[in-house]
Amino acid sequence: MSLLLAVTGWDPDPWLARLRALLPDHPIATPETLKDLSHIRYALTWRHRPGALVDLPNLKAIFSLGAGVDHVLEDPRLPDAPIVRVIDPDLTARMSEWVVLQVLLHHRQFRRYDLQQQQKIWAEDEDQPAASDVRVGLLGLGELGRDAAGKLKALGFDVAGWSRTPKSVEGFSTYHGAQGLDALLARTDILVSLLPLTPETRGLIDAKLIAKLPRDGRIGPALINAGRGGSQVEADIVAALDSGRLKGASLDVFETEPLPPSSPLWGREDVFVSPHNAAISEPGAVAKYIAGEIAALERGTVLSNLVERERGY
Ligand code: NDP
Ligand code: OXD
Repeated sequence: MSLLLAVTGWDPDPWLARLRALLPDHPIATPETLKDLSHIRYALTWRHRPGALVDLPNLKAIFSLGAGVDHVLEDPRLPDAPIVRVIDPDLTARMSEWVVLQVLLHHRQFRRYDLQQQQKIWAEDEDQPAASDVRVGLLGLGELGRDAAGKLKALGFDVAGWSRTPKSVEGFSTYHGAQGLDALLARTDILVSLLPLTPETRGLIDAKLIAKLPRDGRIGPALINAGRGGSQVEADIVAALDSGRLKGASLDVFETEPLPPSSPLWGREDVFVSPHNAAISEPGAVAKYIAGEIAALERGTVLSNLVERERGY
């Protein structure tokens, strides 16, 4: 029984080391070393080369090495095996750290004071609102959205969230569907997207959506996106920042990654850019999770955290 580790853009060595230690009975191949296709039972992927998983007659499951699976589903020759994604406390905690950090950067006007420090200016905003007067709206109330929402709520923010299907989460308002989106936007100063990339969410964060954010709060509107860059229209974000329609943004994901040097987002004082590392898949934590799932599967237990191909996440 063996594993195929098919990754691009990531160094495979830390993964191979962790997986070999955790699964000593499972020889591990990479697309470069793979000889006998019939030995592969499990494929582990991060942005595998399209077609790299075909012709594996004994494939039992495909594991995404991340929480998102758009990189898996975009392969037109993806085999018909169950797809498992990462749900792991380490990854979830990392994402909430990033989201809380970004919300606080906007809420406490970090860039303003940073620039003032550079110019030795001593000036404060006497109208700095309390967290309870700042409305945070989360797009996506899944594993990551719910955790971030709870932590923002604990800091006192006025939190609400939006999902595809109705949700009831203690402590804050929830909205769903198209009408729910308008209602969420109408009460949001800081919008945080933790949406997966699907046909429905592609290009969602555009000029029309940004125009629905109110301008009656002291902070915002600000946009924070760590879901996927395909959900945002960067030209619209830049135009909204230029016109003042949007006061600031924090972006961890981009339409094209790495973000090209020519992108106007790099040079803006009103934008925080991070290199798609809001929540890295830490090889130790994720390999342990996958080894546990494989062990469970081999004991005859049904796989958890399965992706629904039709809905795209
Ligand atoms: P989940 O699948 O647990 O949650 C997804 C949420 O999005 C759900 O609440 C879902 O609604 C909602 N959703 C999906 N489609 C729609 C839609 N059309 N309209 C409204 N809501 C929708 O995913 P996770 O929380 O685990 O992860 C979210 C995403 O975060 C990943 O897919 C990935 O793209 C991104 N990510 C980014 C990382 C980074 O470092 N930048 C790291 C890890 C993940 P419902 O509850 O009704 O199903
Ligand atoms: C993920 C990511 O999907 O890192 O886990 O983007």
